Amino acid sequence: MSSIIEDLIARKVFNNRGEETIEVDVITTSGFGRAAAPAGKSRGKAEVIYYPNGGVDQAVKKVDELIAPEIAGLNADYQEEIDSTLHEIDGTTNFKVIGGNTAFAISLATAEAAANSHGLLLFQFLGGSTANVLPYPLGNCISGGQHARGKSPDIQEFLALPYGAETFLEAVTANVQIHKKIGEALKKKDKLFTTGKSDEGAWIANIDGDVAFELMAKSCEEVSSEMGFDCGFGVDVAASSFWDEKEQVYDYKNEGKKRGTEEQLEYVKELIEKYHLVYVEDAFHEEDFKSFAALTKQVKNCLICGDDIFTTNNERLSQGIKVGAGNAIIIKVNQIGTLTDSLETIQNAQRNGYACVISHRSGDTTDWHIAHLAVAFGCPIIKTGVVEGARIAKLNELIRIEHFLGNRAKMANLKILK
Ligand code: 2PG
Ligand code: MG
Repeated sequence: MSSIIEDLIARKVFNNRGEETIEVDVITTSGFGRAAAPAGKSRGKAEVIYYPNGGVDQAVKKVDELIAPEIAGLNADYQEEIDSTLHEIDGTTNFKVIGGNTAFAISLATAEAAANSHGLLLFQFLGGSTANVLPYPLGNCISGGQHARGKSPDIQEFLALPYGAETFLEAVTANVQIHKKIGEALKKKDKLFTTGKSDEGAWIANIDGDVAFELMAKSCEEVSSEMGFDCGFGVDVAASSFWDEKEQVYDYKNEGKKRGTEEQLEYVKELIEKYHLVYVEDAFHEEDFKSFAALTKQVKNCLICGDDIFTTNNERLSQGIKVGAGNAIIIKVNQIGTLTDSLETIQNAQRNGYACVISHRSGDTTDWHIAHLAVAFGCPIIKTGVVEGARIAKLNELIRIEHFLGNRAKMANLKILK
């Protein structure tokens, strides 16, 4: 079986928001891979640039004229060589020339093509015969912040985490039930509720943060007793999106409250205690390593996760490790561009006891590669919504992987929560 790359084919397609995105096919002598890039709405400042000037059209042109001739003839089995070639062609630190999403699509499609050339599934090819551990699904049930409009909570995401489930299928079932219960409760609570949902399939309603916390707590408790295992929940505060740099406060506009750094720390600690939160992402703005470290030190049995602060960037993670900022990290391959760069960050995180949370973007496609990356790289959590096509594509792929593994399949060990 040969994995020599014969051609790259790039095209413009659309994501679930109807935004243009890039899709790439990689064709080897005996295999084929395809990947399409996602897009964030609440992006970290340190993320790579998605596209060159001229957008997706220009990116497609660059693949045809500049990148395909360089990559053709290389071996898809050697991911590092492919990814370093992409860096060389680009020549900048943030993929400004070819676009980070262009790099993403080529990098992922190459991995898929290599696996396919060997007659293996992607998780088997990347993770080997010991890759049999399934992640817990972290599912968005209520949207706020930049992901919603109107009088919704200032906090961006309210996320269920059924960490007591013994199988992935059961865990997804629990998330679906929690999401459904919340929808029913919102119909009673909010007279103006239209059953509208965000890009990620989470409910958008005219409620404040406190109501959202209560609804999550009640629904998780009910589903825990119905399913017979623990279902916890957490939040993605996405605090950078409402940090007022000038006034040095977090501006909770819908709540009508401003909180300084100290107050924010106290507030988040109270929430963790009151609702037994098991997961808190981006509780502070992306440059506040110090507060991340303080929170991590002061709470127990809760994942303190960094997204915008780390942007899957190994140097930023190392900076965080030095000061003890967080005990979990969001991994979004398109924040950094390539699979090799992401793997470096994952390995650094794992060496230092950080839980890796592999994640979708709010703008996404039915591309399911992150399902395979979670199993291949041993990520204990996958953050990818509960309902909506782009999310279900990833969840269903994990259900297939679990089915395929049969009695070899195990759930991840979320030590920190037990
Ligand atoms: C986040 C993500 C995904 P976006 O902040 O974690 O939920 O949002 O893709 O818009 O950055
Ligand atoms: Mg986030």
